[in-house]
Amino acid sequence: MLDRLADFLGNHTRLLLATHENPDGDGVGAAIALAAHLKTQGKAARIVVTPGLPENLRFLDPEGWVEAYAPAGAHQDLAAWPDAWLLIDASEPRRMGPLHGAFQATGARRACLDHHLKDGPQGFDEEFRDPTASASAQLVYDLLRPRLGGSLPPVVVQALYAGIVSDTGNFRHSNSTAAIHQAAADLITQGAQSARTYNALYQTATPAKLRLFGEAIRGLQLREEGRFAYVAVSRADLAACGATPEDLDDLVEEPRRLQGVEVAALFSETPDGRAKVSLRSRERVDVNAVCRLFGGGGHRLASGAKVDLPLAEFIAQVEAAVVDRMRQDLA
Ligand SMILES: [Mn+2]
Repeated sequence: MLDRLADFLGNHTRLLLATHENPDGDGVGAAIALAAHLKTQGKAARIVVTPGLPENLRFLDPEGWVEAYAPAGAHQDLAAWPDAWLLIDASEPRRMGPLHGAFQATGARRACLDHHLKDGPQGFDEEFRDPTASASAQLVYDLLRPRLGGSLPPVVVQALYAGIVSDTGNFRHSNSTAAIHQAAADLITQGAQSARTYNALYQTATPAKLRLFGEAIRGLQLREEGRFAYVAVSRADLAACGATPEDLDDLVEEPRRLQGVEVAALFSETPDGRAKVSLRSRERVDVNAVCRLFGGGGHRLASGAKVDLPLAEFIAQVEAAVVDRMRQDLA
């Protein structure tokens, strides 16, 4: 698969790298590492994200390569620019959000590079996928390391290490495999700084965020004798705390901390009034199966979905589906 990816990259000269809407450390880290490599190969590589690069990921982009998608401005003719368009860290074109229109309009060859579970992705000319990888950054690491004789430039080291930290939850999740620890160890040997990366990625809360967490936890709900726990945040809750949707990051980790919890959920309302859920499973319950009932997906132990329903109604439906799934998987 990586040889095919190397050929794909080698066969194009103007590569547009995109990731899913609301980019995370893995998508951005993998894109920056890949862009750095492509540029040294004399290729033109651009990274366009939407709505923009989160504040806590800016340290990964010392050269300011990442562009915030501006469809009415600088990116009016974006579709015409690339001869290859690579979606990183997702394998569903719609997950690009507002970039999806330009993706559909482009004459470029379209591909995805991803580690998520998804059967039969559609809309790509080529797919580079490995669901056994812990992160997209791992795939880029495995691509670049042997091809660069083992030694990686500092910007690549930093970006890949941050991608790995992001997707393993700083090596806490079940995808913290031996292989990903070995990759991380190699990156640390090459200069990645673990404490600095952790602080930059995670120790960035504002008072508004902490107030929001407090309010959400105050409303904690427990079902199935405490094996299913969730919190819910409406747009009004966000406004009352002076918080933004980005402040919801990691909130799902709070109900997950409870002893005896098998499934944790965060329900929230998006700025456009849709309802959203993030589901996390300790080990045994397949929450990907639950999210797929609502048109979402992800991994078996970490998935999400977004629907056009009032928040309370969506909570009731997901709750029923989770309880149903728990009865099967915990039987
Ligand atoms: Mn990822």
